Amino acid sequence: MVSLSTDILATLESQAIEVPSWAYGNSGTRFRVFGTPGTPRNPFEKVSDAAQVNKLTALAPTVALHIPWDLVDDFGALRQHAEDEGISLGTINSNTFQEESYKLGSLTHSDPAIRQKAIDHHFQCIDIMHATGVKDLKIWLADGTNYPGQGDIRARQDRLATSLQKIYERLGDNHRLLLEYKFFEPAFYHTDVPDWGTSYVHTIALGEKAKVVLDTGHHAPGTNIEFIVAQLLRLGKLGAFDFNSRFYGDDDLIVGEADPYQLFRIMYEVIRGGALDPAQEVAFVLDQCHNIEEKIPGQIRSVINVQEMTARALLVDRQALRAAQDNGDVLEANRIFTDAFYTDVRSELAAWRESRGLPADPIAAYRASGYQERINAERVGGSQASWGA
Ligand code: PSV
Ligand code: MN
Repeated sequence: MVSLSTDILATLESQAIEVPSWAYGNSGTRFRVFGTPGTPRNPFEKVSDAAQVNKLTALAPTVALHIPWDLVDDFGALRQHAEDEGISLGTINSNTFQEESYKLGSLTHSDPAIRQKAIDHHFQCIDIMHATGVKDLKIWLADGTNYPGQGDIRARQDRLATSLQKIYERLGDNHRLLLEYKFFEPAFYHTDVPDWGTSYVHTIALGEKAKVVLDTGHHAPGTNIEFIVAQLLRLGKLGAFDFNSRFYGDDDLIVGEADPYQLFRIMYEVIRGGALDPAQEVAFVLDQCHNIEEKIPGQIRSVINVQEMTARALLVDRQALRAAQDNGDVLEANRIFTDAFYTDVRSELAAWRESRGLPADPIAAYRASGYQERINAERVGGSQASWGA
């Protein structure tokens, strides 16, 4: 047994990981989107599924929405439904990547009418934030070009800055604007917000309420993501994570599966930067799709993976590490770091879960709960939610 200290357990108890509504819908690749029995047909059913993750883990108290995928007539009713299920609505994600008019860009488009349409969409998202009591607006743009010369890179930056300014001015007092970067896809030559530097430049220009979103799948292979985490925390500009894991591109696989050590290193920098403290307001959100595996158990696995790597990162003896670093003891510093990474905390976390009235094995408990059988039987007819609808 490792013996996680009471301090570590207290920190873990306050950990919160937001789940994405779109993880419960069908998803796939450009080759095939697979249907699954029990898939939600509307945002209310997505919220019910998200609530199962929290019921069994006490780790996922909020669910992120994507607009227009999660548009409903009555957001007050959706908010109430979430509360009845024991969770709350989380980040509002805008979407300017699925309409014909946005083919050549949205907030950066050369046509002022299309730019205004994209800005108006964000105003609609802000109205939804007022109706739901949500504080974060997350913007990810598909804007970019496929061929050199296709667009004026510099003019697009200027238009982006102006469009973002208009959205920023519309935010409520307690709202935040979170700007996500991604180095490519769907644009292949240049992307208008390709990296943390560009996101940082725009959010700094906007002001205090604007922060950067770091999606772990949005970097070139080999990028040292934990360095970016350290830097953004140092600058006070890390607003949120989109967690997932990748082997090749933006794979959106289960966080911590492609490279557990990378997740450990990221969580170490989070801890080092004090960002597990809710007062720092760094949001930990999953941005994943479960194309071939069961969706609700896939989400349970994801939040548990984050919890396990957080626990291991909390085990780093920071005082000893600091001493080894200051003494220039390369091998000892590395040993202290990797010793924590190699510590298996699974059985201790399972026992701790049980001591709090939670199932030791949340996936087994989900399977035994009968919930999946019930939704398989009930959710017949209608059209299943799908990535992009
Ligand atoms: C873009 O690839 C992205 O990471 C953004 O966060 C979108 O909102 C999300 O994926 C949709 O799955
Ligand atoms: Mn993302």
